[in-house]
Amino acid sequence: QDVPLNPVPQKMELSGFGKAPETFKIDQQNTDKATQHLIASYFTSENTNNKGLKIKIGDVKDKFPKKFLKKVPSRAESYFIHGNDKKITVIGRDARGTYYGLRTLIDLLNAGKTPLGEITDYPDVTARGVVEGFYGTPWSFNHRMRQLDFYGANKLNTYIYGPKDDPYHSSPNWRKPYPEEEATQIKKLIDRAKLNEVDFVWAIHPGKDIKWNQEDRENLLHKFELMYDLGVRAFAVFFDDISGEGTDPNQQADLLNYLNENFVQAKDGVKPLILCPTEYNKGWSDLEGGYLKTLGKELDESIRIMWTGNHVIADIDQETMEWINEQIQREAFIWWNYPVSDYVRDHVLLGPAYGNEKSIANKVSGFVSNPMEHAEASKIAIYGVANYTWNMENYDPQESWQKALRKLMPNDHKALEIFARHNSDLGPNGHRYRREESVAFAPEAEQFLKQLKANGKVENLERIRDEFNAMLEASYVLLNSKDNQVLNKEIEPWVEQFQLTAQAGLSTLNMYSALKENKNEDFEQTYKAVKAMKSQMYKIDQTENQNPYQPGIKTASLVVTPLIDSTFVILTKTYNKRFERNLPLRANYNPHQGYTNVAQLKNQNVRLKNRKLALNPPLEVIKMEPQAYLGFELEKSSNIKQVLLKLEGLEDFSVLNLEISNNGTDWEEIELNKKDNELKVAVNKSGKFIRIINVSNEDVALKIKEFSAIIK
Ligand code: LOG
Repeated sequence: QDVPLNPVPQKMELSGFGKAPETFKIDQQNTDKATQHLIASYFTSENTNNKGLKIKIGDVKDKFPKKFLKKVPSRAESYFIHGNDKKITVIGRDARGTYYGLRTLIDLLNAGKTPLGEITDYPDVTARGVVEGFYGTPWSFNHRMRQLDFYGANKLNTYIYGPKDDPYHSSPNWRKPYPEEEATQIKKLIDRAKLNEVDFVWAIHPGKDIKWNQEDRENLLHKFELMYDLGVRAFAVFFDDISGEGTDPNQQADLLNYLNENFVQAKDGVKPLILCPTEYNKGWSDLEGGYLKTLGKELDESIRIMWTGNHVIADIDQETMEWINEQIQREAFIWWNYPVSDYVRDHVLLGPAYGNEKSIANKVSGFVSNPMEHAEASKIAIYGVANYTWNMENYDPQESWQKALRKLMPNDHKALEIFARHNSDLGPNGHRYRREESVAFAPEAEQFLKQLKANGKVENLERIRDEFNAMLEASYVLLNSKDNQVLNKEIEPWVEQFQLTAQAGLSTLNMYSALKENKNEDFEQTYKAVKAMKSQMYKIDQTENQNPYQPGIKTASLVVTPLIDSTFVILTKTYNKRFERNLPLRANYNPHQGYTNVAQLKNQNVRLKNRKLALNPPLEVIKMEPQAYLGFELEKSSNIKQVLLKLEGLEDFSVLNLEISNNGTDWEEIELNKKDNELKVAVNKSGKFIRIINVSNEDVALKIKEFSAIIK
């Protein structure tokens, strides 16, 4: 049955579909505002009259035939639909159930179908949705409004508001009220959330500077009151990515219990609190320290605890759930760090949402996805999450991905698919989380390179060319598409980069042909063209998306770009050798490396722009044991002009030394003014290694905002 429904219903017993008629007659029973609004937006005076197809909508408290009422599942948010050619009945277990039933019906009607038979449906996971919890530019008001509509349409019921870079969510402004304009917008968002049956959960992130005293307790309570007045009825407190006093589990539990008692319980209609702990993944939990056990024991049982899995970025399986649930004595609320890209900002993550086990439904109290700062592009993954959390057993990542692409670009989904299938991996990153990319193309690329290296005779040239052509055409279609301008705006620089990649790919194949046919002039001309394309790509990389973390635009980075680069090098080398020429092999690459003994930072990338070598600053708190160091290893001893250091969370700078060395054994200390958290040190000495090292006897916890060096 080819039905345009997301999520896929649990049970459909249909003899088939009827053809949707032109007019309907609506019999509306007990429904809430959201359902009334949805009814009014679809069934207008244009398509309703007394002779239309009868549709009766209500919940289990209304009058319906017993045989139907019996079939409404007992779980919250469930619904039952019965349809024949005379009448369609929609019954919800509760108000949300009714709304979801109506959603399903309208999706069918929109596709020109009516259900003949029965649909019985319910969600697997209680709280399903999104946590806007990333670093970087928070989503705009308009994006959030669009998101909430999208959640309603896909039966997601939770939106947790917690963008790290909203100053009124985090330190130091968490104590202050929102300025008027923002407050008005939040009110509107809450109204929109209600119309979509979404819980708007407002989160606060006070741990960086909270004082465990009555005054800050009152501050928090007061802020909650202000948010309550704006309409917020669900709250979360985040203690992630902090160091120092704020991390104390007894104090955290105390505070949450206090809020629970004096706010949640004391007020009307407030949902249970949600806590994001400081040790929010297994990799960071210190069992001896007893952090999680303390939370599990002390926190009121109504309070939910978030968890990202075995690592910061992780997919969730049964074992993950059993381990954490045991620690915290309740079912963890999963914070899935996908498709968030705040630690790989030069990439867009447009692949299927896959990797989570299908057997965890009754082991979680919630499952939310942390998205990219690109709201519209994140919908590809969120669409999958909607399906996964509603109906796990049935979830098919690939199929769901295809449907999402169609939803986002109804006409040009094919072009979007070609683009998305080559833009899903993150590239090497500190968290070591990777995604598959260019799956069908990868074996072709491998064969091509293998044969090129072996004897220079490749058999699948045409299939490689076909894919590059498809990419090139897709890029033009996308840039010209009117399907989804909001999406276009987000992905445009990546599509432009993709276009150049495809062109460079085609031209390297032309180099191959020219070499084979001994057309030297053609070879050199095409060689030049590839170089020029590469230099244009470099320009995009150096000018677009210039955030301080991972600036630039990377596309097709797992399979396609390495294929093109290797082909280019192999062909040029062969050509140089055969004709005694000396064409350079490579345009730009960074010969320097990171240098550290901190496990957490082993995979952190370094980048070189002009003469500035910089560590891609990690977002989370870094723990440095005594003698832990981090810095750079240069390709060879060079003149180090200057070192820049911006740190956060460090009270006493004297625990760190800045050192340079020519051999990695003998170190020279560079004088620092240790009062500042921000340092610009003139070095002007030769060295191969640069590092900061913890010279105290204690662990040091800090955030690195910038660590860079100017090299001559
Ligand atoms: C942050 C989150 C960030 C994500 C990915 C949690 C609980 N906290 O390392 O704000 O978007 O990882 O970078 C986090 O995941 N810290």
